[in-house]
Amino acid sequence: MYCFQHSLIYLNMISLRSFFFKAGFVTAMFLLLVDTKVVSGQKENSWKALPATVEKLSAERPEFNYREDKVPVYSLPDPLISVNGSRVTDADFWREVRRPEILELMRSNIFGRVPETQYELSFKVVHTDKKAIDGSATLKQVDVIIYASGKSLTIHLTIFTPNSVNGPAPLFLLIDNRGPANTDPTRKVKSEFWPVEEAIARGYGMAVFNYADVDPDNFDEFRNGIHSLLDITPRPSDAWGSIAAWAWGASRCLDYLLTDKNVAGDKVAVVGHSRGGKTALWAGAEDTRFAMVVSNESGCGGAALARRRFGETVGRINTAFPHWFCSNYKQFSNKEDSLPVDMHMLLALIAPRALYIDCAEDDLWGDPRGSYLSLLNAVPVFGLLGKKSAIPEYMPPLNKQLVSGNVAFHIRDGAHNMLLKDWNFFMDFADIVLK
Ligand code: GTR
Repeated sequence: MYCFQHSLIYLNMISLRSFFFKAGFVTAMFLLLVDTKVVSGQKENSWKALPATVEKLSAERPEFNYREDKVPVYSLPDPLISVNGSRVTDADFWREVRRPEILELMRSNIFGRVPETQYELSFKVVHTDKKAIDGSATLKQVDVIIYASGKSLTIHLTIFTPNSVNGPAPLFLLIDNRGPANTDPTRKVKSEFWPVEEAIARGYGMAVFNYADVDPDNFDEFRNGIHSLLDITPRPSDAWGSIAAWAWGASRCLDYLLTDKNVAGDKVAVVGHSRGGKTALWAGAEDTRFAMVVSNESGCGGAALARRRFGETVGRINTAFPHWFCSNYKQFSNKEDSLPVDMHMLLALIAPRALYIDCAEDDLWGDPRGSYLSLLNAVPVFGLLGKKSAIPEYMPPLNKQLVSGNVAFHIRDGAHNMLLKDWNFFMDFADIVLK
């Protein structure tokens, strides 16, 4: 109940603040007083975009907004008020009514729906090395094979588990949206994007698949990848896009991981960067077997609130990447306020499981503040489900991790990327919530 009230107060403040930014100095001063009162001591150290970065990006792409004072007035749908107007005041109502409602709204308007086509699944361990990484890890390479429509599709899953752990280990499953060089199992060249060696040393398993195994990342009218096996009827306007397909692929990898005795199946975190970060969120929303979701710099269509129209917008993402979302999402290009959901509700679908959102300072395209506000507006749902989080209204300082209950956040210095610094924070959080 407390959290619900907190949520309402905060939602009002978002609308008010945006309004006051536009309304001039006197009202802005009033707002400053309100801000100071609400979160004493947080504001000074709180992260703010560097003016030079704002100027540079604004000059490069003047058609997009990078200025906080130009964020339009908006108000967010409340995750704890159901479609018929009833307030969600207990966990059962959330689980039985409101969560399914939000999931359906997200499917039909944003990510699309997985077809009901039957398929078969098999796993083939194609390579094992019990003395990988100088004897510290066991490497397995597994073909996850899907059969349907007389065809087959193989997801190549690479798994390292720590030999130092007696019994099953918690594990990070990365949805790799970069080249295989980052995840080379021979590890001749180390990559911070997938720091297996460091994770193994800390007692974590690391698994990875390349998203293009599931669906190539280009617009081809959905003739290739998993779509060519499962889309057997004409695609409706809420048919799954590539992000939903990649998320589905993560779940098929989890199907295998649940059979592997070296992996703690109830402690698998799904991780993704950028478009992979959007995918990790949707995988966690659709598949509650994931114990934790890590969404790194996921931006528009991921953690960032669409209604802020800061950096990348719904219109731009639909134009540049027409295959990522369902075709219904196109209706909301430049009409973000008419979306029946916003991305805080996607984060709420992860509750009460563990959720990590992070951003990078230079990546204003991905709207760090909008991602933080999204988390802030999702935490009432975590509270309702017994994982109370008390995250402040203002963002934490640069490079400082914020952990509260089952949610965590940081903003790292530097560019759009996923680095060891980020992974170390993810593992610090996992030490608390998974181990
Ligand atoms: C950008 C896109 C972002 C983000 C990024 C990435 O071009 O605008 O939404 O997904 O690509 O995945 O690297």
